[in-house]
Amino acid sequence: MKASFLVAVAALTLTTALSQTVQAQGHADTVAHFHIGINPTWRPADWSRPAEGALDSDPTDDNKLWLFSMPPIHKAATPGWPNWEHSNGNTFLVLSPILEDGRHVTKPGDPTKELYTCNFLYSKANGYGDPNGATHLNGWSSAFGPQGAWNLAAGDPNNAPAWSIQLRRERVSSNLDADDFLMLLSDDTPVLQADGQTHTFGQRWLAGENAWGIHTHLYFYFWLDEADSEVSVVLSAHDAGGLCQRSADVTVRFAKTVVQPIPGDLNNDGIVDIEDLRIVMENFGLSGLYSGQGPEDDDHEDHDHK
Ligand SMILES: [Ca+2]
Ligand SMILES: [Ca+2]
Repeated sequence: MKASFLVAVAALTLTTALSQTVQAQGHADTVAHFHIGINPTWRPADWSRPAEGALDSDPTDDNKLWLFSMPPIHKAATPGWPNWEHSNGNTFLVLSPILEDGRHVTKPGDPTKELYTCNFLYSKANGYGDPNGATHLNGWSSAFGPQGAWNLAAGDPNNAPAWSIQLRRERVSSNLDADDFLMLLSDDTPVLQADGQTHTFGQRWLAGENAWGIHTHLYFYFWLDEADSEVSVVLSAHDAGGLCQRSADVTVRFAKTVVQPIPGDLNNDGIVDIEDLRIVMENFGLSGLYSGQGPEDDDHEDHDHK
């Protein structure tokens, strides 16, 4: 059973994963990376000048790992950075079905489930489907952030640092069976096939960064039935080398259809229509204004004269 499953996955992904890899290599600058860094509470003081000034709300987590999305300075910045979310918390990552010769790929042993992956283009300026956007979400990279504050130890060309970063699958959403989620390396090796499994990232000398780092491709795959409109996986990052503390658990949500925030969509269903207008009419004239500068002096005078 397990062997046939793996054979099926390997066979069906041979063409798709390879084409994705070619695509990713052909647009090397436009792959959206899942970033792995340290010091989750550090921020530049002003994102318009990220090289100057800093805020750090917690000095005790400077060696703690974290996983984050595309930072605000990137042309494919994630609206809800550092999470993979829209600015209002709506799901951001879109799943699309894998097609082989125009047909959906069904799960071995369960023909009600079909294979989906995350492979869409997005830019901050033009949103989903921008041909010049970044491919989501295939790249994994160590952080090379502003002022180096999120960076793993750099080492030098002849001395690799001691860190060894592992990605761990904690759990998947309750609408998935344990084997409904897996990740594939560029060579089609499946990883993170069960809760508690880890994948150790390779360590590479990145001449452009003048540092040792992580730069690899690792693809998300889900077997989904018709009712699985949204799924999630909980991941964490660990350092087997002992230099960094483990990250917090990160929930990454994916959906077949996402609802982009748009002005006027008061019920958050993705469409501005009469139902939104009804909400306005039913609440017309309400005021939510509140000021701490109340009529305190008047009250005092009232009391004084009673
Ligand atoms: Ca900190
Ligand atoms: Ca609406």
